[in-house]
Amino acid sequence: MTMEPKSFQLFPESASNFAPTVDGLYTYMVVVSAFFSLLVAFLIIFFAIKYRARPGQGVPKPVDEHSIGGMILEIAWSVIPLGLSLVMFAWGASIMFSESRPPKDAINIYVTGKRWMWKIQHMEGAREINELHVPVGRNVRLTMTSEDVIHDFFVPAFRTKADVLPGRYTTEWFRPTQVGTYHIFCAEYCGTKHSGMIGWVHVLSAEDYDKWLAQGSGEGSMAEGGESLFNQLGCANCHVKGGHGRAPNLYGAFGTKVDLSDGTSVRFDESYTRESILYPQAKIVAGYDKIMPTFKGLISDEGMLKLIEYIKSLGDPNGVVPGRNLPSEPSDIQKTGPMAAPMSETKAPATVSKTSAATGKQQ
Ligand code: HEC
Ligand SMILES: [Cu+2]
Repeated sequence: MTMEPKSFQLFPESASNFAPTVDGLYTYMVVVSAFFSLLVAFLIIFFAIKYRARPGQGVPKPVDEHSIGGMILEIAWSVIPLGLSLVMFAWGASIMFSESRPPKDAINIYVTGKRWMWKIQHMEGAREINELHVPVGRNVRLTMTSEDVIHDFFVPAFRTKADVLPGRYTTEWFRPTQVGTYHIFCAEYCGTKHSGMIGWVHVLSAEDYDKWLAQGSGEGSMAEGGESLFNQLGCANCHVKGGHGRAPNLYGAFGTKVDLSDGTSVRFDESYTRESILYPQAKIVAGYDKIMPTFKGLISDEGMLKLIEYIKSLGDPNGVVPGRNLPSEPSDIQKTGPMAAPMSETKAPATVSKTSAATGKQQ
């Protein structure tokens, strides 16, 4: 692993599952553009010489507008470029779709942008700044937010980037294909030291990654951190196990569809969790009163990520706090209701038991 800049390269290294397809599309666009630029340039020069004014010749007769040859030519030069550019559209759209849909088995890593650094938290507890350690060959999903302005997490070698917004969670995913060290850039101008908002992705072999994770931070996993925040902040007073309290059951709730008091519904995702904690009045769960106080100003962005990770881990049988997550009394579980819809993307369907998947909430 070297951090020395390589000698002159036209392309960044190709180190993720996306790199070959993005480069393929890019090459296609360059070849198509180059071909037509050269063709047009050649024809301009060729016709200028061929049809130049010669002494003694008058102005030539205009071409017959209705000639069938002219018509065929016009159709050809409209339809062929249209087809060639639609290929760009379809190819580009398919890359965009796959880049915007992280696979379910992806490892989740949290990224917080801040002027001018990247703070990274691993679920297992390790934290780093301007460095991101990932295993080779595994799908990695970044869940990203910003503490201040808009940033953009860009890894050229992976051909992937996404905006990082304050007050929202965006995702980006990739599967590193090659062990090595690659640049991270901020790709959205964010102030004086924007150009210094850089870092390194270290792609490690599975073995090295496990070793690296094992060094940890000694702080415990994010979900465990979230659990102690949950208790410290008094969330647990209302949100009790099984949902008998005055507040909805949070077990098995993440990833499901929530029915709201105004008749609409919303997906229980990262942004909804954040909003529920900071602006509890914004969306009221059907059947509950507006009694939840706001926690705005009481929770740091990183604390918020821990709470989210904790709420995610609740009801996930393979959760980070195994065993302790499931409701103690099975009789609390309802098999129907809004929360029974199996929409979770954080659970592997094959491993979710019937009961935990159907963990309902009190109506
Ligand atoms: C005073 C009781 C109370 C406290 C304390 C409280 N909540 Fe709530 N919470 C509620 C109630 C009631 C609702 C449902 C009504 C609503 O949407 O505001 C709710 C809704 C939620 C939701 C949306 C749940 C869903 O099923 O859609 C989340 C997430 C949440 N709370 C998390 C928290 C967290 C995290 C804390 C601690 C930082 C917390 N709450 C503290 C009472 C409380
Ligand atoms: Cu930035």
